[in-house]
Amino acid sequence: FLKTNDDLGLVAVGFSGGQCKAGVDAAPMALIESGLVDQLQNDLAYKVHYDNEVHAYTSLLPSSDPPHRGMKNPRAVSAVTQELSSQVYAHAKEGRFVLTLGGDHSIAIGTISGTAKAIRERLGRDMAVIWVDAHADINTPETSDSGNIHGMPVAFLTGLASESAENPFGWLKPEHRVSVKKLVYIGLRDIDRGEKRILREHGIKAFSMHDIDRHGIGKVMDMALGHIGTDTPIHLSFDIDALDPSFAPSTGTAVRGGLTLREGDFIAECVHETGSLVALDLVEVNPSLEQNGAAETVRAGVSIVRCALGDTLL
Ligand code: EXY
Ligand code: MN
Ligand code: MN
Ligand code: MN
Repeated sequence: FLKTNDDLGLVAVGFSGGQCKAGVDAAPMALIESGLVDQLQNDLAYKVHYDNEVHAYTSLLPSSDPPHRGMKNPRAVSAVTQELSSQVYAHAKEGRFVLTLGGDHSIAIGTISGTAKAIRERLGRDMAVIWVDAHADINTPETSDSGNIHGMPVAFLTGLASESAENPFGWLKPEHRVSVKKLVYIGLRDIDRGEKRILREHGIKAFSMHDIDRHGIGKVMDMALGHIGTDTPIHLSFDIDALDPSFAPSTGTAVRGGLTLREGDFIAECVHETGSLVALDLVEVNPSLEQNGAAETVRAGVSIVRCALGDTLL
């Protein structure tokens, strides 16, 4: 019911302002140079709509951007994600699958708000979000110790954090938001104290690495997709740091004890199989952090994208 065509909108986002390490803005080019677009077109037969640009949104970046409620680069992140939201919305409104290559995870404020709005208008449905990550990224400005907005996107997208002035983040309106009830985490292992309280208080569905060890990834995916229910459009936001650093070392906030490459691919395959996937983000690949490991991390990212888009083994 969701898939109207094999059209895919690709948005390349060269933005790193949600955290403090340079280099994550180079990921889209690294992924594309390794042949991703070509594979989507030729191996997986998508009709790719891509403007051939890695967006850096330089004209939107303010000359002065002092902290606000402890957030670093608040106006830059707000302006960039607002513009990205319209780009993603425009693709999703046409019934295209939307693939966004980040960039740090703050860009999900733009991608998820854009698809949530388009799916409401096009299908009259609320969308679910599967967030695959070592981290919950659900800090409010007040619970965050770092002030890095890539640790806060879920708080803004669910309305747990909000602002009234347009910039920063007042542009996020109810039609952009997703319910905490339709949010599922997979791969968690580094959660801040304030985040744990938020997850508990709102009864948010979360499968940690402990749950994956206990039940296996197959059972965890059954439970995760069971929580969402059938016929619900799904936006998959995949942070490469969900994978163990032995498979994906080139990322800004690596945490040991993560998913194997196959577990990551399996998650993407299972979400694809639902037939309900409407959008995918791949974020936090930082090609500059490892001298030898970057190629491996890029390859892991390409593999996740291919699996989510229907690449089958047989
Ligand atoms: N929870 C920590 C913070 O808020 O700063 C670390 C967040 C890392 C976020 C990465 C993107 O997933
Ligand atoms: Mn993240
Ligand atoms: Mn993360
Ligand atoms: Mn932490």
